[in-house]
Amino acid sequence: MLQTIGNSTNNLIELEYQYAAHNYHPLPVVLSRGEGVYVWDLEEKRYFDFLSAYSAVNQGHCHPKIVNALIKQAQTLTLTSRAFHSDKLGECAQFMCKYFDYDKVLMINTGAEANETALKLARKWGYQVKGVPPNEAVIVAVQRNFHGRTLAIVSASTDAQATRNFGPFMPGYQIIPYNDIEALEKALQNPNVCGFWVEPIQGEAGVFVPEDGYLAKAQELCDQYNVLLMMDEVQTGIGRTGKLLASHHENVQPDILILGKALSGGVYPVSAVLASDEIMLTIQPGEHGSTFGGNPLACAVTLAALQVVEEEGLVDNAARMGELFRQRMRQLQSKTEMISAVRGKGLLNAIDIRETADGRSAWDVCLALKENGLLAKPTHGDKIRFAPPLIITEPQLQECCNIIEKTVLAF
Ligand code: IF1
Repeated sequence: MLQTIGNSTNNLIELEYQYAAHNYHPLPVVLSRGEGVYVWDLEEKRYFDFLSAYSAVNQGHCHPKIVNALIKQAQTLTLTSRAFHSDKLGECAQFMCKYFDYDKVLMINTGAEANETALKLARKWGYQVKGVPPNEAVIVAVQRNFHGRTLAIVSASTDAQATRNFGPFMPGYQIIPYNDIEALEKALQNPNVCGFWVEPIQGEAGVFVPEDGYLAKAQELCDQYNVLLMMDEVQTGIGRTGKLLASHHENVQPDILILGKALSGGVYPVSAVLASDEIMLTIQPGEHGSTFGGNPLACAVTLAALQVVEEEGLVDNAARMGELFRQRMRQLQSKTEMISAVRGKGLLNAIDIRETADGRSAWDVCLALKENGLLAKPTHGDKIRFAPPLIITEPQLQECCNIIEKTVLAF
């Protein structure tokens, strides 16, 4: 029911439609409060959040430790720009380098900017270290990639929705199939290749998990052909897949690590690129930057957000709850024609929905889930991604599986 006293839900949806760009098609729900695994709409109806803002609120909505760090720093010093030092960047950079085991970190704001930074680092390293001839650097990317929405990034996209009428595109990419080691080995033989740019699990494409060993083999081939492995863990990082990084499922240490989203617990836009000195120091003063990159507020929030991951054992919880979730979804799959596949790792999962005879789709399932108190959103039409905050307890997870089961079986 969208009618409310004073009709504020409809008014706000109308207002957004009238004055905000139409670059999204949201589910018809207006949220006004979030806490932990829950969000509430204007009618004070409570929902389980099974999208987690696309995996940015792994620590749960409005985590007190992170919010308090934000408030405290916001009342002290928010932004100096990097024209001057602040008392927060050094501490935060040290923590991140130790935590993820890299020499240096470049902090920036969004996942897209972190990927752009990685592209620039790989090219710089290609020319200055590998010796690729000027303007000949090639970066290998994979089909169905998603790394953000900037023109340099969508220049590598194979998704018509991401590229239609946005040309001309940036050259310097070679696109190969995902999860195809032969294609990768062939591509890396080109001496001008400086980087292999990939997600350890393809999130937006619909949670595609590559075969075991793919990431480790990719790392081996990159080492063999002197190519940088650039791992985009913006969505799969920070515990989401049941390891601190999805790369850790195969003991892979990417040459360039790209983080975002839950790095700040969804409280403030923070992203980062981590690499060795050999790679990171190819960029010298004046060659890259961003007004807000590494600001004191971002650093304070990041320190708190990462401490929460550690202190609350979110990585192991994601692994255990994820196993439980896929078990329940596979049981459900055996009871209905509607689910054609269950995929995922940790608490990054997805199901494929077969359209019903009367044309009802994943979107309709998500509308019904909303009515039953659980928020999720389809991706690429027939896939529903399920990604609750990593703080979810077993009773809460079982309750959510009951909601999903009840909803799907009612179709
Ligand atoms: C949208 C989903 C999409 C990402 C990976 C970089 C970025 C993202 C692996 C860019 C961002 C967000 C963006 C948002 C929807 C969501 C998303 F996969 F998470 F569901 F689009 F694919 N690398 N993903 O997933 O980070 O610049 O947004 O901070 O653009 O529709 P950002």
